[in-house]
Amino acid sequence: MINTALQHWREGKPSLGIWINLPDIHVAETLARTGVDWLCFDLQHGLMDYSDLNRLLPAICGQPVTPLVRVAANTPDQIGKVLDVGAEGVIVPMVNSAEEARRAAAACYYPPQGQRSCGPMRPAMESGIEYLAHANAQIACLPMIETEEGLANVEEIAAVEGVDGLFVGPMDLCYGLGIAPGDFANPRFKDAIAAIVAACQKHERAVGMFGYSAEMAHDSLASGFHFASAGTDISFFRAGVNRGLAIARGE
Ligand code: 3PY
Ligand code: MG
Repeated sequence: MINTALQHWREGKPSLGIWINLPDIHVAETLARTGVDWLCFDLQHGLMDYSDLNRLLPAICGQPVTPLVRVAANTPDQIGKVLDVGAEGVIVPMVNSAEEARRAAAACYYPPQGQRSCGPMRPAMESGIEYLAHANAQIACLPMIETEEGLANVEEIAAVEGVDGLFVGPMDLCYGLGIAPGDFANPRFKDAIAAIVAACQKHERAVGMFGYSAEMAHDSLASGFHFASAGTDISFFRAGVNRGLAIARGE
């Protein structure tokens, strides 16, 4: 298993992803074949659960795309289970402190780096016991910075061993800052982003952003982010339908 997205981040190369909210095999398979670098399956807000993930990850196996999962909560059972079904990286929401980041990293890695319990299911079907030799080096641990407290502790969170990068949740970050959700032009939001990027630069971590539009993803990569989601399955579907209907109507 070679985690190509993680390799890109380590080399400082930009990468784009698509967020998967729909529990549909064919949507996941279609998006895996687009040439996008990574897909993130969302167990926090997406319309899927763990048994859906069990169908979706095998459906994209063999495609040149890195499967990430956003877990619903920062617990070893959630993180362990998504890794055991083949996630190559875990995005952990609402991380507020270095202690919480350490907990996430401990759940991602086998001893001695962490405390992940041994029971790889799908990865072992693919690469057998070999998986155990490479898992720690190939799994990405990506805490999210999206709260006031997380922002205040961003330096310490970035410094935690095992953290590969930080991922910004812009909408929750707006709430954390006490500004209107979506007010991404607000100077307070921009200052917060600058602080997160600076912390990642200082500790040589990748920095990523949930893009609420393709333009936002583009601007993030242009301004120093290493990875961004360019849209969700639902947003791309809706945009494609709207555009197609407008063209067909001659608008
Ligand atoms: C946020 O904007 O807070 C997110 O977590 C995106 O899903
Ligand atoms: Mg969020």
